Amino acid sequence: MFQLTLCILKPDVVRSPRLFHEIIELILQRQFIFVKSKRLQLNSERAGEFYREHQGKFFYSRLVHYMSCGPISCHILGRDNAIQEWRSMLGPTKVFKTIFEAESTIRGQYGVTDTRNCGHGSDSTETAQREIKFFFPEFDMKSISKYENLLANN
Ligand code: YYY
Ligand code: MG
Repeated sequence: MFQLTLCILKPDVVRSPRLFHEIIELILQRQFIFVKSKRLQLNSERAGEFYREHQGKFFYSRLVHYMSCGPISCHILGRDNAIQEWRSMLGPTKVFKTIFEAESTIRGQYGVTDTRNCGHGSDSTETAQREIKFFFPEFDMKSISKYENLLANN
């Protein structure tokens, strides 16, 4: 099923033009379409709001600090099964788990720590809707069929 998901490339990726370009290329090779893109910097309040489901966890403050330490690159990605496909391209959250992966993932190749793990991907259709709205309030989720057709006619 055609889906939209929110992809964030985190500050370490945006800071390195070479890595940024490499990851964009990987995404394109996997047949995603870039529906909308935006580069911005979150303040700690906004970063905390985005990750509010993790409030109270031991890693929350380092996560909020990291996500507001520099510009991030946000993308609405579309393709068949986009939510799961983008998360499986990203790989496991925790760096040590990437050692056991059969195929290399973005986090496995370029992740530095559990926090500095290159990217974010929505984990369900409800989350994707909420997260897309967070960064792209002007985007009309009902226009999804337009992008589905774009892909179908390709
Ligand atoms: O969805 P995903 O990003 O793979 O992981 P979550 O469990 O939702 O955690 C969100 C975010 O929090 C993760 O990408 C890095 C950070 N984090 C951390 O710094 N340390 C952990 N032990 C777990 C998560
Ligand atoms: Mg998550």
